[in-house]
Amino acid sequence: MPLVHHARREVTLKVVYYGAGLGGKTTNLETIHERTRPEYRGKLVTVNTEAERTLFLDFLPMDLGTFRGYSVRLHFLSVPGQIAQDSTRRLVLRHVDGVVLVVDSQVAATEANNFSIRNLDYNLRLRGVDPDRLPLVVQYNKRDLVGVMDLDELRETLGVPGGVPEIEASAREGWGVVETVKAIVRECMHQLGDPRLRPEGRVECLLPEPRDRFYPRGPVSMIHALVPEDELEPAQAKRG
Ligand SMILES: Nc1nc2c(ncn2[C@@H]2O[C@H](COP(=O)(O)OP(=O)(O)OP(=O)(O)O)[C@@H](O)[C@H]2O)c(=O)[nH]1
Ligand SMILES: [Mg+2]
Repeated sequence: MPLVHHARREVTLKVVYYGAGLGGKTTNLETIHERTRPEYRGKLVTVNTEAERTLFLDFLPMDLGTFRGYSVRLHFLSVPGQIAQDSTRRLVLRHVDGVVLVVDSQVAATEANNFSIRNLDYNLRLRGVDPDRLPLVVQYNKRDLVGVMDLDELRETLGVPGGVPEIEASAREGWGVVETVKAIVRECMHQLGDPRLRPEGRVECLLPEPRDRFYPRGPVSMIHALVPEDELEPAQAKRG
């Protein structure tokens, strides 16, 4: 939920980069940091393992300029994509205002992409947020690689609902990254509206009506590693 501070004339938005492990979330934040003038950006904090996998999160604060007399601050965070880091992902989603779903466009990443879509849905619900009303942008990353999935096929495999802004990108080469930022900020600001008319503190910034749901096709075996056992029991009992 965006934080509105009237005395300081300030709005803070929290945008979380979510998606499969090694999909390019950290690279997105590094590219944003590189391409922003120093006076607009804060320090990029990353907490990695030795193998450069995000262990906890990446954090990048930025100033966007002013909107209706209010300065807009952005907090970008990325979650660790590794399956085992689920409690950290839930923590990072606290008070989220918008999500960039970073999709790895390679065929071999299909199962990991599917997993991360379902995992995002599940973790937002645990946080009490309706995933179908949260501002969202889908970024198809790694489009610089040869042999990546055709865009229509990728969209259909992941069941991306209509109306969600989609951006093609190569976070490594640096294109599509700033466009993604603009798209998610537009989605969030559209729901926030005029900050002067909003109450002080955390305000709701959800779509008034839910969009269609994601409908990823394909294997989901990994989800069973995360769903608590008691939630799986009824299905198992039915089968038995
Ligand atoms: N070819 C190509 N490689 C990319 C792109 N984006 C990221 N990579 C590479 O993919 C690897 C993983 O990138 P990260 O940004 O660390 O991925 P991540 O999503 O943060 O991974 P976790 O922190 O483990 O969840 C690195 O070697 C990147 O250089 C891209 O657009 N194209
Ligand atoms: Mg990372």
